[in-house]
Amino acid sequence: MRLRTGVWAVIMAATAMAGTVSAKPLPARPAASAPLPPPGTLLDPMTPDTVAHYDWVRPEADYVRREEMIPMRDGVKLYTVIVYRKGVTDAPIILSRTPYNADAATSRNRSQKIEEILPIVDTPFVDDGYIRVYQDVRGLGKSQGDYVTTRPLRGPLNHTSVDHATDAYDTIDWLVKNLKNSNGKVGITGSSYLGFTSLMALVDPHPALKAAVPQSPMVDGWMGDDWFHNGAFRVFGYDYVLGQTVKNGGRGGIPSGKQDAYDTYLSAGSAGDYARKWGVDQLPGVRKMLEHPSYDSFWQDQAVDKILGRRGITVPTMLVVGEWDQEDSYGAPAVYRALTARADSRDKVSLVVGPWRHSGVNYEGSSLGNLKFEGDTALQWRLRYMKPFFDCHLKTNPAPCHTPRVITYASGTNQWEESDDLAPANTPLYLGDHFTASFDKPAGEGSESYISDPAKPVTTIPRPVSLSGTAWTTWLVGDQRFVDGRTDVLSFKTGVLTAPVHIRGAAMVDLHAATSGKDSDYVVKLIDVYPEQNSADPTMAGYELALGIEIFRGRYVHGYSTPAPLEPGKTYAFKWRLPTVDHVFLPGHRIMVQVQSSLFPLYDRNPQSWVPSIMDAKPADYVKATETIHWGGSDASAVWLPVVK
Ligand code: PG9
Repeated sequence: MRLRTGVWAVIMAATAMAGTVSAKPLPARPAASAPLPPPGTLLDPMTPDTVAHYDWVRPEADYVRREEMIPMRDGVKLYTVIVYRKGVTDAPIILSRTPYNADAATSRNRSQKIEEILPIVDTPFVDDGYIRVYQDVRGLGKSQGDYVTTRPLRGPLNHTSVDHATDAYDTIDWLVKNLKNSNGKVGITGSSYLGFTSLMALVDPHPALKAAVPQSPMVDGWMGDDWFHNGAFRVFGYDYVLGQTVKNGGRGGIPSGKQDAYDTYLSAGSAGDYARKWGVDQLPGVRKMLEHPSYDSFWQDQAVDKILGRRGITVPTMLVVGEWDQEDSYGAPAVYRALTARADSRDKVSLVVGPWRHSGVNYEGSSLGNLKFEGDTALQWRLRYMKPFFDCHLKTNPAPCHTPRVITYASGTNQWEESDDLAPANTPLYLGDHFTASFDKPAGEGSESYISDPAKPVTTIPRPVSLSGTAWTTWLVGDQRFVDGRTDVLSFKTGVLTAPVHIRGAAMVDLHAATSGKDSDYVVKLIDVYPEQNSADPTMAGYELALGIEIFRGRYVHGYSTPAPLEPGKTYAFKWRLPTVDHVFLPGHRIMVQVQSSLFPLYDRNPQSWVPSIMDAKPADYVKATETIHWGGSDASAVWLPVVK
């Protein structure tokens, strides 16, 4: 047993007590971190019992687990855990670079079995002779260096000599030179933040990097991933920053003590006032968001889809996103679009859309909220597509690759589909008279109105609102009937479908709207309305399942970096993209489009009067506005669907 004696507390025994002096000095204590005396020598009873560290001893382990501090080009060392089954040779390597604790990721259970210490997704790989490597990104976990959230690439935003591209390069270089049992081929993967670090490894990649599977990658924090969506701000991102960047005291988020985030945020006012109220404006990670409310160069220069779109890729890459990804629905499809637009990269990229929540691909995938699928869809994808993809790129003498460009799970019919591309959003579903929706353009024209009151914003999910745990991971599949009866939500519905409508791709909203205010948000939900009767599964009778809920902040109608007041009463065409899905609206169902002007507390409220930065809106800036949604004629509002023909 190897014990490291780290903390011999310096014990200066009290030799003087009440004016008496001990005649005989106490024996000298071992210096800090001195080894214990050899077995056979009795320990002094006052030998401190605390030690700095205990390396698990694994006498029966079927694996090797090595911890290394791998040096980067600037001298900073990154904590890296290397795990493989004992005896493997000629082994491909799969790397993940994480801000979420590499040690914990590789010691799930105190087990002697490899599949029990690693995440479940790793089992098929280590069973097949792969080496699995997890590394803490610089500045977090046990790695050295400075931590900057989603550290930008070297360039205008990053004047250091290092970023995630160089750290991935240096790590891969070390791995292939030092792991004598490897075959010298490396793949990289991981979800969300780890998806982001996987994508960054594709910039000037190490020659040994042969394949990447970035899952739900965070790509553009302003456009549609974690922090903002089309300019509307997700205030609860502060909790993430607290947990991620505060060494002591950040866990658990803002200690409001309240159960209803709706109330907590509403009573605080703007996102800036909320930050100041709870003192999180002191955190650099929060200040950066408050200082960049619009799509300025701070956001543009770190958008990974733009970076890769400019450079292209040389490494085969399979991008993954969940159809109901509540955090990073934007990233993977955006990178797919950027790369398929380039002749040199088009054949190296593929896209997977599964029936999952954010990162759900790495967990059990037979259901999501009230939805049930055919078996464990996440496992199906990992075995049918991810494993063969890595195998054919990483193994020595592999079988040839057969990777479809687009792999999607069609919700509705519940089956996997392989195709050459997503469908273009070229089929308009028009809003019409009497709250109808139709594939035929309305004969006449008109409008519907509602009053949007920032004092009573439309709630994201039924109150009390929690934006954590299962409430958070399943909110996008929640039954949307809870907003029925609100006068500030308009619902346009088709008749009962007589034939299936199959969409595969991202729908485009084209909303022709006017406000009486000087700024406004618009939210559109594309919804599958289930038949009223379903005795086999009563929960789903009449269910309103969203296939995309997305917000647009009106001030950006002229461009995301050029916010401007709206002219009261003027009709604008607001256009934005819904998340990428594959779904079949079945016969007997209806399609619904809902329109509203807030989605609170997920997004901060638009004051609806003009303020330079909504982050700093004051209570008096929040005013009611009349919203008018046009249908038909030259202002025909529609959602353009990517119908599979
Ligand atoms: N969506 C999370 C995140 C990624 C990157 C930055 C901030 C948050 C995540 O799940 O990792």
